[in-house]
Amino acid sequence: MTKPAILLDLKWENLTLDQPFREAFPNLEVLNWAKEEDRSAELSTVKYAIVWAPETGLLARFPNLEVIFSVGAGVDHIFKDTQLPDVEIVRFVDPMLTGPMVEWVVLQVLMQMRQQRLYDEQQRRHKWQELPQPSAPKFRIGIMGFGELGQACAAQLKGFGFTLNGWSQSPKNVDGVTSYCGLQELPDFLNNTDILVSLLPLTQETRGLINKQLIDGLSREGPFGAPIVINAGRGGSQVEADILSALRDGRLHGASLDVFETEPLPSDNQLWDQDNLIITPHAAAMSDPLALAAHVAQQIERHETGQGLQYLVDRKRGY
Ligand code: NDP
Ligand code: OXD
Repeated sequence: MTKPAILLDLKWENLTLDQPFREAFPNLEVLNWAKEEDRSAELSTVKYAIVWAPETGLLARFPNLEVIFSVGAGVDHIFKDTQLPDVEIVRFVDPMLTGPMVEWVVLQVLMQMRQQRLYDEQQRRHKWQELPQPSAPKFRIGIMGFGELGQACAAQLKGFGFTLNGWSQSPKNVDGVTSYCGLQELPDFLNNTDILVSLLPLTQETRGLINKQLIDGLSREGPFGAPIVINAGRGGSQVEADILSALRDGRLHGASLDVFETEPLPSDNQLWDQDNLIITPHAAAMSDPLALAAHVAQQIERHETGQGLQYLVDRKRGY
């Protein structure tokens, strides 16, 4: 009998990165779609797929596909496929992804509140000058997108003594965090936020949400008199022209962006030259191939033994 297969359509250009998957699935034929020789396999054998941004129609070609596994926590890339088959989609949720995101968010919060950018500039000019250093309890951090990653960030930020707020679709009961939910509570949430951290998925509702109106709705009563925006969710949730003009005219004190409307961020984009903006290249939390392979193997085991899949995507909500 032909072995069932798992299709890999990964985001890594390095083809040898499929090795952990070959080791994790001894009972499955592993087909790396980036490899010419693997593309001639019998389509009906493919039972599972691990994908980042599959080309439109690819997944519809496998009549016996049962589960799609996302390479990342986000699934917006997958939903770009307008012919996506109607099978379960599982997100990547793992300490090896959450940990690095928490590191990135804490790093950006601290860099911004301790004004590290200005000290870097002073160092370049050999200038010795202390800047105002308001401490953590003086800042209110608002985490937009209060799910797996947002809550993990809050748990670490809590230790510094920040005041914490979370914004999500459904109310949350997390010790030490005030929960806001839905569009009706967004103005209140913003009005109580000095540092906005966005970890929102990209959906129809969140597209373009971080715009002029949202920026102007943030509190001006924090230590710097102007708020800070940090986004590692998706670039499609931000209007970069609005962020840039707010950084220029002082309506924003600073920003840290890991994600962009267009990635890679074009080299002639004006964001690169904005001093009070910290840019990282969608590197806040990378999916580790070994951890991803182990996560998928565990979910396949659950699926095949009737325990049910975890971290399922709700197609209606889009995340
Ligand atoms: P989750 O699904 O666990 O959390 C998403 C959160 O967003 C939930 O709290 C959800 O509310 C909230 N949300 C979604 N839509 C809305 C809305 N319209 N209004 C209010 N709240 C909303 O996802 P994760 O935390 O695991 O990941 C979040 C995102 O982070 C990913 O989708 C991805 O885009 C991004 N990411 C970026 C990485 C990077 O390297 N830059 C790495 C990994 C992820 P509710 O809880 O009520 O459902
Ligand atoms: C993800 C990402 O969604 O890396 O996991 O962006």
